[in-house]
Amino acid sequence: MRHPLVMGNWKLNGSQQLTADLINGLRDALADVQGCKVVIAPPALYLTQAVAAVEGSEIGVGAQNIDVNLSGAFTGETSAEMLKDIGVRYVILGHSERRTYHHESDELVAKKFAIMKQQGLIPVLCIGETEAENEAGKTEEVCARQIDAVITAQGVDAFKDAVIAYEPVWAIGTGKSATPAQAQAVHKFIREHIAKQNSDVAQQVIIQYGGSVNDKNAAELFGQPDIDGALVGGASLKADAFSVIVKAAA
Ligand code: G2H
Repeated sequence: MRHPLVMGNWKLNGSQQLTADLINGLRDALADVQGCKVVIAPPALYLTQAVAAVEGSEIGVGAQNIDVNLSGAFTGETSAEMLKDIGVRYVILGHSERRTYHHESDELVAKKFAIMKQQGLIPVLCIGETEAENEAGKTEEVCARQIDAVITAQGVDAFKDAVIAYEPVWAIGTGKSATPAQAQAVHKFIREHIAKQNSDVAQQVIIQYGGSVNDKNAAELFGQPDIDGALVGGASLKADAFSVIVKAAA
């Protein structure tokens, strides 16, 4: 039995004030919600504040990226060990914005995934095709390639207690979400692809949808059998909208 996970990816947004206000708002709005795990991923600078602010609630804290190294001469980076040290449990890996703007390859993302597993952290592996790849009928090929980079390096067991976020790049921040049927078809493909290696792992892995999820479209997306919650960007910056999304998954 999979429990949905709704995660808020704040991206490069926030301040000390917003972190305090948003977490207070979520604590109030979600106090009675059960059946859906909730995680927020603020920018790295606000993680310590967020970990303190969620204390005593069921809300978890995640980061948006890690370096592939644990320590050393890597100016400007944050390591999995440091995140673990301050109480962060989840990390978003391979978001398309990092693949595009920071040139992260499938292999680099797979290495980060391995470091996280070694540290006992939970990777949220983002995969998904661009608009051009979608139009060329390559959606399944791209998703399989991004998943196989992890399986080749670490075996399918790496996906035990891990999370995949299917985020079609053309749906990210555009207001143009995939339809529930479109998303379900890809989620089903992803689960079947993993099941070819290990059906238990495939049944257990959380597969979130991401890309313009909001308080209006969430319920229908979550009604699909292979959609286990969402990775939410823009709508995660408002406590009321994010709470509606969480409640739709619970
Ligand atoms: C996709 C998503 C969060 P948004 O990137 O990861 O962002 O909901 O703004 O499309």
